[in-house]
Amino acid sequence: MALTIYGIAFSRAFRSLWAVNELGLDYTHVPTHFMKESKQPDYLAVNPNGRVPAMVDGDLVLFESMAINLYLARTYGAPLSIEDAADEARAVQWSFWGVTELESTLLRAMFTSLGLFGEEADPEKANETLNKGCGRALGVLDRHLDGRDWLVGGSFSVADLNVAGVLNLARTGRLDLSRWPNVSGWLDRCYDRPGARKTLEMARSARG
Ligand SMILES: N[C@@H](CCC(=O)N[C@@H](CS)C(=O)NCC(=O)O)C(=O)O
Repeated sequence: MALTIYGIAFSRAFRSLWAVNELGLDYTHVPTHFMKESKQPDYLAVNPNGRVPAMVDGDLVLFESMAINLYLARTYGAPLSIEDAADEARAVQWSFWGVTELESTLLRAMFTSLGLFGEEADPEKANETLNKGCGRALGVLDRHLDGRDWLVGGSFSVADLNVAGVLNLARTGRLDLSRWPNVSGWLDRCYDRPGARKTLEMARSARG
């Protein structure tokens, strides 16, 4: 099968759609919703976890947004790929770091900020959750970005896309990142890219 990305754009599928848009690839997008559609037998045959995103490229079927993006970078090259093996390992490090150190707190804070899933919208409480749950990690990222434009090597890569993709939850939730100015500046640089803008537009129009 030709390269196919499953998952509606306003979900973690955003990350893999951003990757294929950044790479300028021809791909099929199947906008599977993460509620009922992802639990249908035809989708479960692709991703038995019933979650999005998933990717099919020829004989390869993958789930997990970070893994999909690392594969796309290695397979399809610039601007996401990383030549140096040590830097590629650093991209894997930052990708794991994003999903283990940031993601669950960011999700909770986004729900609180926007009043989703039965919560009352409370931006102040959301930012408290952010500071408490992610303060240490965001401090680490902020110090890493001091004097650097990009996470790994000298240019934008899959490392930036994966971590900035996780931090899209903070942007969507309008969380206050001003305590971490290097992180804020770097996120702006990442989201200013045409690939990111195109994917944000896909997410906007899918929300309706
Ligand atoms: N670790 C997975 C998480 C995927 C995930 O949980 N996606 C959500 C949508 S944002 C989903 O499909 N939820 C449906 C469910 O949990 O049943 C990844 O990064 O790809």
